[in-house]
Amino acid sequence: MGAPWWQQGVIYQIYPRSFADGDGDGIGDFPGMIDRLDYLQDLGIDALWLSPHYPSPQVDCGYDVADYVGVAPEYGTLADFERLLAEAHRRKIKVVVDLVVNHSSDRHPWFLESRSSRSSPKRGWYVWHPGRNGGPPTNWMSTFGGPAWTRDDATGEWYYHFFFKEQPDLNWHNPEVRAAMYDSVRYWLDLGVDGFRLDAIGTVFEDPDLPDHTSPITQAELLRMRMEAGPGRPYDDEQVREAFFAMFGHQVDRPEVHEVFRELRSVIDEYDARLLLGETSNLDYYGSGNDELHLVFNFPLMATAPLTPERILANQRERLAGIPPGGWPCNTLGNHDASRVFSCFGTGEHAPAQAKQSLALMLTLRGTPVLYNGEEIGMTDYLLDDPALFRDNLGVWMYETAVGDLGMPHTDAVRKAAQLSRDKCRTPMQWGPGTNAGFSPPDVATWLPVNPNHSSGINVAEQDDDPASLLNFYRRMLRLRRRLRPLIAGDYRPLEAGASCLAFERRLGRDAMVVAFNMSAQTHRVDLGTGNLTTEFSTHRPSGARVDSTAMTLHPWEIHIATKA
Ligand code: TEU
Repeated sequence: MGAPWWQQGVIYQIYPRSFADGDGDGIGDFPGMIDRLDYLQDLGIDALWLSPHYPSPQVDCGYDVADYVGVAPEYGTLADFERLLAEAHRRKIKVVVDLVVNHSSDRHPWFLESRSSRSSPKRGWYVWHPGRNGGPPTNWMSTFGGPAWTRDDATGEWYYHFFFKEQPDLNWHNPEVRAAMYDSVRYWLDLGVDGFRLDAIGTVFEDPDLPDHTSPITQAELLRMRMEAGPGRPYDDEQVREAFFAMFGHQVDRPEVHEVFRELRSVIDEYDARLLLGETSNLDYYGSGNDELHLVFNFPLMATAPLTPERILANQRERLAGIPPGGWPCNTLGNHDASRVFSCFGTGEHAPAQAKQSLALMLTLRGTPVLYNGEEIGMTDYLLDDPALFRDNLGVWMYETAVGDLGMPHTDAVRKAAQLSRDKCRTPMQWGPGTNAGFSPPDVATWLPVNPNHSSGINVAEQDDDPASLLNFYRRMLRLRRRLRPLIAGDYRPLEAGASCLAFERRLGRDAMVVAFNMSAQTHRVDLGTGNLTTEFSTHRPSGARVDSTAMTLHPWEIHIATKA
């Protein structure tokens, strides 16, 4: 039996609210997605990952779930979702949904019942505590701002939330919670869903001894560090990471979660070929390699902007060495929480070439590639300049904290909050150059503003027939990967190519490919020492060209994918 689909295919994340508005209300929906399935099939992806499609009060843009077995009415009906599933499957496209396991919405019936009284049968479904010395049990903070404990005046106790207070943490020590969540999982699997992306799984448990954090800085100061981090800035990413764990270390990555993963895996293994993809980079969550998660994200690669040969080689050395036998890598450079690939990995005039290299890297490294909707046309971050337009409440907290606690001028606070929060990468998909970019009818107010650059060529319609467009580059590369099996299933061996070039071999049995990138604006001659090659794809030379890998010229920003003779 061949490798499972999720070890072969390319996954494409859809942010439902922003992909395609089928009923003209300014919000994406299932009918809109169905209308775009031919586009996705033509693009050449193999699976969709939908960000939450459940009923939600939208405090956290859908990641506050009010019903785990329902669909958001603004996206359509359950019948619409089932039609999406059937139409995707008819096109041999798998559908993975998001499972928000750590918390529900505070408007979920479970929480309403739990908070109704201390003696509620569902009191133990959430993390309640009587408090300490009249205050919260610990000094823990929420990663979305403010304390992590909120007092419920009606019952005089405190409930825990790692995220917004509208996202109370479920108590996964409680077998009733596990059973209820596993029932939800079976509900979607029975409908035919092909798997789950498990949200924020590193935050499911907390230190049961409830020790205070001992971070020497406040949350506002941690925000300042994040706002002032980066190459040549006052803080680097490692310092921010250390400061984060000093504050949140008791609330994340607890070992108890392995038992939940083993239970979830046993549920999913009751069905054929269904996926568990964890929102984590923690390689421990592969378990033994076949008893916990199927895939975890290579987030460290996504955090290495700008991409350089040295950083990529180091990342691959570390990541591939840490995956147990039976585990499989998973690479991504963008999602609904992060700066868009074109903005994050592109530097000025070279951004188009770097965007092509980013994709080519995702499609040629060993592991399952996960793409984010809009990257295929080069969509960029759109920094809103008016906090009143923010839909991401994390951005609102960041702006208010920057102005209130950090004394930052309004203009700086807006820009930095927009840069660090998530609206920037969630603006509507740009289908055409006209008003609202073809996402919604022109006279409709979209839920987030459309990036103005949709009328400057960054749209599907104007790239569709342009052979030189990024969209057609994505189409070519996705077809190439599907045709060349070593790129899908082969092993990985790095090759020496100097400081400015990246090269590696992908071998599957007797078939071997050599992938080379010149990640600089200068021409380089490299000796890959791996015999004669036949070009399968290059940004700078015709397919079929014969190349001596011992004396190979790589042009500026060249991508060269070849078969070994
Ligand atoms: O994100 C979890 C997570 O890692 C966030 O704390 C992340 O660091 C934050 O978005 C800043 O970039 C998941 C979802 O991807 C995110 O959209 C949700 O807001 C969050 O969980 C809560 O469900």
